[in-house]
Amino acid sequence: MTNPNILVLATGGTIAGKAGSATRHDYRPGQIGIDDYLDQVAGLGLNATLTGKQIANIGSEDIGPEIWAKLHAEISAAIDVPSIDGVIITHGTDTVEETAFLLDLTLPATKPVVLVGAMRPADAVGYDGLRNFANAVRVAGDSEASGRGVLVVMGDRVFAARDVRKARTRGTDAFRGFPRDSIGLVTPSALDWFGAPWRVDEAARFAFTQALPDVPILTVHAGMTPDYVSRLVTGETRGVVVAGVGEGNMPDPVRDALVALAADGMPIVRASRLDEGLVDREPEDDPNRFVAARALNPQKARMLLALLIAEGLTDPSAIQREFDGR
Ligand code: DAS
Repeated sequence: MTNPNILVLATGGTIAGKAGSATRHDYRPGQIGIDDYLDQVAGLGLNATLTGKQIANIGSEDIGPEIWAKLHAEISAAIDVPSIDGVIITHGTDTVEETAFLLDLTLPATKPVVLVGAMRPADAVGYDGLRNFANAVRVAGDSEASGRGVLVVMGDRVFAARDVRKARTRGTDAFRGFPRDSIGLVTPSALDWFGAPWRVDEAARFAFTQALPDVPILTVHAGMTPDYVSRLVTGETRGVVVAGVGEGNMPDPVRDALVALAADGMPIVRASRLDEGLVDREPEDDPNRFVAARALNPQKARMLLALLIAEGLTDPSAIQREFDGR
């Protein structure tokens, strides 16, 4: 596309962070406003017209339903404006996979929506944010980016929201995808897609809601006792995602406590605390009324389960079909 019009929604994170020195490790995220950021970007001479809007300027550990609602409203409006070709969201890397997956599930796949961050603050030697941003502009301005759902651009790679996760605490190569790794390679001057778009002209799959039901994650460890379940589950809890050991396993007494909740109608999803891999159904899932998270990690399984419960779904077989299909 020649000179695409791209809306940039800024939320903060390390990409807008400052350390006050080129070599300090500690820094503050969300220090640079979007107007100043776009002034810096102007020096790169990118082939795009960028319009910035500040949504927040915070670390992504503080991003939640209120900011998701603002982002969803802004992007939905932008999708309806014919002159806007794509949207970029600058975001902290810690929770970018959750924001990306929530937006992926609740937005139509008709225009490119790209999240981007940085692993080093803006005044650090070797700042990766400007390159990641230039790459994001290339992706958001590419007509072939639509129909692939919400995308995350980090470290010269393009990931689909469903697959992407932050896999390392440090380093500019911190992101991985599962079951697909990156779905494209990008530099400021080139973009290569691996395969064709798969959601061409697709409508939003779920209604967005800011009032997501309470779905906590129970991270299992060796020696866990069932009282961890009763301490986690409150009167507000509508579902539980288990970050189990191995392929979604847990000690028998913990399983018994969760089976009792499932028997009372609370959806229980088994995911894994491991970095990647499938969690498939096992024979006991039927009598236990459990759901297997398949390829989704606990934080993404939590997002999908919350949306399903918000739509009134609590039957384990119906929930399993949704996990199988996402
Ligand atoms: N400060 C963290 C965050 O906002 C890390 C980052 O952006 O890379 O998520």
